[in-house]
Amino acid sequence: MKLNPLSVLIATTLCIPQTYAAVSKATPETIDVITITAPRMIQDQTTFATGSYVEPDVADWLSTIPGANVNKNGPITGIAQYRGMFGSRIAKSIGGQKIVSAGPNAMDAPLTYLNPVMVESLSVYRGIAPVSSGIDTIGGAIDVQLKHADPQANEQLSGMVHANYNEHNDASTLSGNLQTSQDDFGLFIYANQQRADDYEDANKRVIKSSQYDKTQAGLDLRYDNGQREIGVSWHHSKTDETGTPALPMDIDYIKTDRFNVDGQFTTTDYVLSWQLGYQDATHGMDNYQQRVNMMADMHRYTTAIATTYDYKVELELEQWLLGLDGVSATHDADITNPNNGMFLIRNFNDVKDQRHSLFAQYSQDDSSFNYTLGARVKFNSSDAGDVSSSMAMMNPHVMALQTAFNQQDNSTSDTTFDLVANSQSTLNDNWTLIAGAGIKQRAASYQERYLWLPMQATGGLADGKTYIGDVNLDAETAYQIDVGAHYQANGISIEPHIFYQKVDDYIQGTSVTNNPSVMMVANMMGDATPLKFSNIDATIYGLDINWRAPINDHFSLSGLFNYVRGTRDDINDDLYRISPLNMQVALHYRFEQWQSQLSVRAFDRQNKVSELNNEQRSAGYGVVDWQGSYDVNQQLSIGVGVTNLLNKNYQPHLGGVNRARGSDFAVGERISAKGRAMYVSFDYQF
Ligand SMILES: [Cu+2]
Repeated sequence: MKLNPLSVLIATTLCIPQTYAAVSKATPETIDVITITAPRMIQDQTTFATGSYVEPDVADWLSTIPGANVNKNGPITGIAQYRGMFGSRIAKSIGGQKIVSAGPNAMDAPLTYLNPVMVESLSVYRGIAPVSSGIDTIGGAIDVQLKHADPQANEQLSGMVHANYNEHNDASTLSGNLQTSQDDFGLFIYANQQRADDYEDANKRVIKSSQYDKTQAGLDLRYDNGQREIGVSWHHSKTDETGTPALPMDIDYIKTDRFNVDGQFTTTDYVLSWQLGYQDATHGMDNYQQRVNMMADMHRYTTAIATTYDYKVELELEQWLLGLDGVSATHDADITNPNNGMFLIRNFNDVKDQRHSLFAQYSQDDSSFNYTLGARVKFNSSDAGDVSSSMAMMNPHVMALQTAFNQQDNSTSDTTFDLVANSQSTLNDNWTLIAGAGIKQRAASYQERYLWLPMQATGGLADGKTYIGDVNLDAETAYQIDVGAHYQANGISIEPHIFYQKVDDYIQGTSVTNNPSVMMVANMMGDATPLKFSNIDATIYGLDINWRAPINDHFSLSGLFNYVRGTRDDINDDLYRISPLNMQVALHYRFEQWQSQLSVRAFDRQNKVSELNNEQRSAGYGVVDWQGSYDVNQQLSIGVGVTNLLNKNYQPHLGGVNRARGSDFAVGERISAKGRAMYVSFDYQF
């Protein structure tokens, strides 16, 4: 690992314009981007945003990016949060592909398909994401560049091996990649394996269902003669028994294969790039194998299948970027009881979710006032096949819900738009002003439309509430502004941003009061107050700051400050699962082959919680982590680190609430983070 600094840096465009290239060929300079490059041997900058090979979940890298955070439903099940929005509100482009989760509770959220050895960089668009960054970017956009073959490099063979071990929960990672190229052809391959047992909190209490086991492999084969490029890639991911204690079930397995063909044609006048992708994912989850469930008739096993096609064509023509892209996914999920062969719920049957889209973006970026203007139109359509339940025979309320769903028209079609303007004004050598405004729309997800029996299959909300959907949901419309300033002098840099957005028709659960069948069935499932996905209005605003400052040749400091507040406009309540106010400060040290990083993360208590979602308040806390490494030579580096150095017992607000029986934690208790843990790591590059 590069325990450390190896970790990385990278800052805004302003600090390091050349990193743009790594972000996206098409990212204009007026878009503010924070990029984490994959950890590597030699780090040339002070850590700003960091990625570490030791973290099993790449989503955790987000916690060092201003405005970003992670909703954790399990050790390797992280859902990206940005400025108070999360889940399907945030676009994730992974190697140019949109990954669609097979699990209706996002156990395989898009970032879970990553591992550090396959990632070149992870970037978050700061402020209002440009229209080019994805189809549904209402809450922001994350762009992950994957490592791929480099035919032009003409190198014999290069690669890396990474291994780490954590004594706390017997966690291990073994991964590596290989790269070779010759005569305009290149090949890149990688493999990765991560495993761990259940972890303990600072008071030695075991968190049941916190183990994980994931294996991945992939390859990229590419031809590039400098003008024409074409590549094919394959990514395989297999997750075996892995806990998700904040959800009602654990992962039995997730098996996914992703195929991709892409190409690029470059002339002096334009660049034309294209991509076609296919993904096939099968997923089994249950509530009895990894957690205690004494009631045999309440054992449930869900099998979920998703297949996704996606495509993209982009033309860069002088200052224009024109694009056509889309994704078409199908979802099925059946719930069974292994102890009762008659039991079957068709939870989602033949659900189709299609989003096709066109965009145009214009950038002016060669003067002291630069701007980017973009517009996107999206054609969203969806449909669902007939559902059924073996319970309908005996239960008239289940029958009533089944009949109502099958009789209604489940096909939908919405045309939605995004309009975005971003600008940067360079005032002088020290100051740059950043301002953006946008109108963004998002059509409802399939869970929000097609949950027909009250269930917790909500894309990973993990609030313990049962929900039903509404096929007639309107698209969300957000009116957003972002204003920031960047200051730099003598190596010191600081960039505060304030943001505000008003979201009309924000999709959120509201109480079901007028549907006795829903209330009766929910009651049967143990939830007396079920929720229905509904259009409400909401407001989200806040402030985030990042900064860094050198102390001397060896020491430097960097830090973050994040504040976000989300409220409902219809009633006096707060939005659900919003990150509490937090600060981070890291002290970096580097001398010859030695590197070290000491960091403090402080989170305030969160009192602003959603009553309707039964959200619990959480206490504030501070955590200290340390890591160090020694570069033995140009190839080999060894590292060691301690997380939660002071063995503080704390419960991250975004970590959710325990739903797994048989733990040292009661069901309904906030899940504690890991107690003090020590790890060692080893990196070899050649
Ligand atoms: Cu699942």
